[in-house]
Amino acid sequence: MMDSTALLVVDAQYGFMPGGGLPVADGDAIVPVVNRVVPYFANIILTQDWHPADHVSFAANHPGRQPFETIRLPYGEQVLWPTHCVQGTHDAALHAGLQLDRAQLIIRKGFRRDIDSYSAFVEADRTTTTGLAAYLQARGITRLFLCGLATDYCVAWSALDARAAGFEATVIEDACRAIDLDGSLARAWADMAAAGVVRMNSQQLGR
Ligand code: VGL
Ligand code: ZN
Repeated sequence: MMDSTALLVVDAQYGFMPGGGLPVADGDAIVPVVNRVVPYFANIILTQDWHPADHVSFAANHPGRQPFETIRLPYGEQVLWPTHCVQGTHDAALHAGLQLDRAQLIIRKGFRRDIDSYSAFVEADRTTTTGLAAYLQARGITRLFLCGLATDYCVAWSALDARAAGFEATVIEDACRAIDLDGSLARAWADMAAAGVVRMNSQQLGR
């Protein structure tokens, strides 16, 4: 793939795989698929969900609240998640089976106690930037292929924000798995289609 293209591997961490803090069904099934697509890309960028233990998105930090309930925060609705991807823990580590030694940048996100960040570009307050758009622009990267976890949260929000920032965005569907909370997966695909996000399968890369 050309120098103006990058693969963005979203949150391929133990925390989103079976046995993790916020396990995504079949989440570890992405590992061999990601490894198969990686050789097609000259530029590879990763994200890593990276929360402090007292993070606002954890149900455990809201007495009386349960995981998957929703609360109102200053920036809007927030789903309360089980504790996951705490900075420096095994749960936050990238899956060791990923062949990602060629990755050039790791964007850590969700590290501010009071702001969640599903998107690799803009945090949940929709104002605080991760710096990724400026980095891509500075490197002349105009097109992103996305994969990772979870399809309907961090992958979808990253793809939508990529489009909003003027990048082309393609999601490699079989290199993703979803949480699918209350119809979130169907909603995510509809939102992505409306925003011009392309949906493809890893088998199409070699063609
Ligand atoms: C994610 C919920 C909370 C994700 C991260 O990676 O999709 N989802 N934190
Ligand atoms: Zn998170």
